Order: sequence, then structure tokens, then C-alpha cells
Amino acid sequence: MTRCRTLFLSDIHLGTKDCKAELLLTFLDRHQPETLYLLGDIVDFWALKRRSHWPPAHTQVLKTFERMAQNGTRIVYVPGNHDGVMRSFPTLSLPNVETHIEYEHTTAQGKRLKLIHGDRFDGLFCTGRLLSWIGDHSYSLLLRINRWHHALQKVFKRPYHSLSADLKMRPATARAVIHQFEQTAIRFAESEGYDGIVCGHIHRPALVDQGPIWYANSGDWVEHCSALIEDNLGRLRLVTSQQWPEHAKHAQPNMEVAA
Ligand SMILES: [Mn+2]
Repeated sequence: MTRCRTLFLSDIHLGTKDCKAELLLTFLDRHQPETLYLLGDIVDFWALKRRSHWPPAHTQVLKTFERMAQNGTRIVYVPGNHDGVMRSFPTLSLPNVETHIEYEHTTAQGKRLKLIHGDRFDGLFCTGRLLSWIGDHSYSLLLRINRWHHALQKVFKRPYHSLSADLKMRPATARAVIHQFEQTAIRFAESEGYDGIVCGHIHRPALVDQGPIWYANSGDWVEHCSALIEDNLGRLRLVTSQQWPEHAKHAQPNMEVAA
């Protein structure tokens, strides 16, 4: 069990097939934070409206949060766009969970960090649709469409090109979008007088704690299975599935997951 000062999670997307709930349960079993921040898109109400997908592991995640709260973890929930309904009904969330549209966290080193899901930046540059597209997991749909497309092309003996070319272009486009998002977030934190910002939304775990304004993104539990951890000295550390769960499986009970 790793005790830590703060744990930041976002974009779990409970209610979707892509949510890695079992891995999250293993991760939560091994971490005991003083404060847990849930930075939005925890339950994907958009997906639930389209199709109901709620395996027992998803209930188990919510129960685990409840148990953590009972064991003394303070839980602060900052809703995102896919669970934006909770912004209107802050008192409807789980027992022992505080809900805030935005929040501020002060690290053990006294750094003031703005906590926000991140969708508010969508309108600030003209890539909002692309961002919500990433958030909506249409990428995996595109991959599926690409498979059908490829099969049809084979049937009609057409050369394989168009969609795969689009897919090849995507990483460059995505990088530009991500860069713009990060810069917008940093400028926002700076303009509001914060030392940094912690958000989610774009499913891209990141930690930039050099320079005047920190930028941290807790990532997601759809692809990256990532989390941000603050230790007792106020140092932030990003954990992604690359360091775990393989590492976690072999770790000693009191050993921390490698940064
Ligand atoms: Mn989002």
C-alpha cells in the first residue's frame, strides 16, 4: 500500500466499454491518498445515454471511492463535460464527496495549483470539435471503420490508401492540438495567478514541473491508465500503465510504484 499526500485521477469514463475499471481497482487497492481529486469524466453519461454498459467492476470503482472516503481520504470531485450533469447537481454525488466546478490545491511546497477538467479551453482555439472527438473515443471507431473500409477495398480490388493516410496524419494533428491545449491551460493558470494547473480531458498524461507555471494532466483510464501522485514533500509524479501494473504486481507491499 502506497500512502501519498494527493492522488489525481481523471477521464475514467465509467459506463463505456473502453474503461479499464479492473486495472483501476488494482491501482486504487495499492494507493491510499490523504486527498483524492477526481477531475472529471468519471462517469460517462454521454455514453450511457447512447447505450447502457455497466459491468460490476464499474460499480466496484464507485464503492471503492466510498470505502476510501470512509477510511479517511478526502475526495473532491470536479466534474467534466461527459459528467457535466453533476455540475448542476453538486449534492447528488456520492456521500462524503465534495463537488466543485473548479478547485484549488496547495502542494506541500506551497504551490497553488488550479484544478479543472479542461473542457472550458475547447472554445478558446478552433479545435474544440477535434478535442471532443478525442474525448468521445471516435478514434477507436475510426479504427473499426478503417477495418471495414479496408475489407471493402479488397472486395472491390481498390488500392488501400485514403483512411490509412488520414490515420497517419493524425499523430501530427493530435500533437498540435495537445500543444495548443497545454499552452492555453498554462496561460489561463498564469492569468489567474496560480503556480500551475492540473487537468484532464484530452487523454494525454503529462507533467511539466519545470519553468514558472506547472502543467499536469492526469491522463485517462481508457488508454493510458495514468494518475498523478503528490508525495509528502510536494513532489508530483506521473504514473502510467508503462510503469504499472507489471511493476505493481512485483512490487513489495510498501514499495512505491516507480516514477
Ligand atoms: Mn472531457
